[in-house]
Amino acid sequence: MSHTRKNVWQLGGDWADPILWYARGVKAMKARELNEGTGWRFYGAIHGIDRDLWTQYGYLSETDTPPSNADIRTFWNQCQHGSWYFLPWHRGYLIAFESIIRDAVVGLGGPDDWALPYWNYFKPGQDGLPPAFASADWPDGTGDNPLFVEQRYGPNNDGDIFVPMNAVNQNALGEPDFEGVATGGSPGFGGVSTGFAHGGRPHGRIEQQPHDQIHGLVGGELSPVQPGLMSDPDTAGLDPIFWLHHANIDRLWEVWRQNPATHVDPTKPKWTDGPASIGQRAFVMPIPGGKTFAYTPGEMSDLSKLDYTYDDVSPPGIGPSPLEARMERFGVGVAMAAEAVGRPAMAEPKNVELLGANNASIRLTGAQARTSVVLDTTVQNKLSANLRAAVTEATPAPPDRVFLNLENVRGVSDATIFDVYINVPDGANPANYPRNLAGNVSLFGVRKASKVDDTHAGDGLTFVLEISDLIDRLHLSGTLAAGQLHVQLVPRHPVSDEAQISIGRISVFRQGD
Ligand SMILES: [Cu+2]
Repeated sequence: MSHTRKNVWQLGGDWADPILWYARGVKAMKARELNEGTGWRFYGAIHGIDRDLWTQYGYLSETDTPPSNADIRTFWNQCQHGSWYFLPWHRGYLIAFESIIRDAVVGLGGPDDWALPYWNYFKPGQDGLPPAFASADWPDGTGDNPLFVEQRYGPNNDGDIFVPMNAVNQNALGEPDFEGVATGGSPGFGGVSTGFAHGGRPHGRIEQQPHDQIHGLVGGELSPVQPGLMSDPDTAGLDPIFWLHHANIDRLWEVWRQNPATHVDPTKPKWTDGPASIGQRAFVMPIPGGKTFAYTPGEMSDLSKLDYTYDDVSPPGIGPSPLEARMERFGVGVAMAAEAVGRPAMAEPKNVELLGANNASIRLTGAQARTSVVLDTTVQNKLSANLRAAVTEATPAPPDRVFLNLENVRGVSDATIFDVYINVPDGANPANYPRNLAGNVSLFGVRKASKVDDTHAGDGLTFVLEISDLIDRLHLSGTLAAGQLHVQLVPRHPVSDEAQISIGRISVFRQGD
């Protein structure tokens, strides 16, 4: 039987049947013990568990019997972030979770074609938290709605949960390659090559935006040490909305694949066969009937080989591919740009070169932080020559792409979200300079990545923002020649000292031939 995952806002009511059955399934999972593989808390811990936060929020107590050490080693703390395994690992996680809910639904006399709904916050009018998740009550008015959690604070940390459209975008869908380059350049649609990565870096483009943003915007925080469940990877799996968010990210993977000419999943054995093939941990989930489900990324790639589909995988209107748009900006005719972009020989150039970096780590506190990046003259001249060639050559080559890197971002407040601007005039309000916006950054995972323990070196997170459009405009207006970029970080809410946010280095790379 094939199951269709549908848009949660279009099921025909706040408590349409699929939502009501989801709530009953969640309730059944929540009733299970900590050491039961198909229990709610066990599933949250598969993503990640922080014992202090869990205890603080009432998800863990001294009377709980923990799973065996073998079960903990096999299943817990498995989520893949900052890795090309991000998408396939979460796909298998969703499939296994969905099978547990469906099993509970069927056990309660519900439909055996039940499927997990998804939350497409980008659709007009659907940026709010689906109402069934926002109410403490079941539809009949009795309390104890299992879809409701207290620790969900939203973008303004006031309990109003919605996704501000100026903090998210779907630009990742235009990214040509699944696999990114390891350092400095594009992190790819799906991430960079890693082994088993329970918190790697940098995050792939679809992971960084919108995935990470949604986590921080929905979760929010009461204080830097009281994050919303969704804001921290070690608590995120405990919030029932997590699964609808990830179903949407999973759907966007399939949307990206709708352009089959260039948008294909990796075929390298290290990706298709997964970390178990190189002697590391396997991707494995408990499923109903005391069984386990082990899978490889290769098995997750093709939806037609899995037993579910989405009701909508049509690409949102994002205009021409970014490269085409850029070539047109340089005066290359529409037809010629389309031809150049479609040329098979035009594989994504992978040479990455440092253009410049700031000279010291910076702290982000209060309302903003500023720094300057001085560009290396030789590399900058190379970039300028490349951009000029995009206009003058008989057969225009694709212009270099340029990326701003925020390296070794450390801190304790995962819900911190900030916007990054370039060359906004001194004293001006950055909000009035939307064309100078390099991108949005969410620190999902920063607390964990800043800690030194057996799996982390404590070197924090790294973010990569494409600034090709901005650089194009600076080049065309002659201001790139100034040889300096002024970078400004503007948090959505003033950052307290307690959040301890620092950025090790801010650098700029060109990626080209
Ligand atoms: Cu996530």
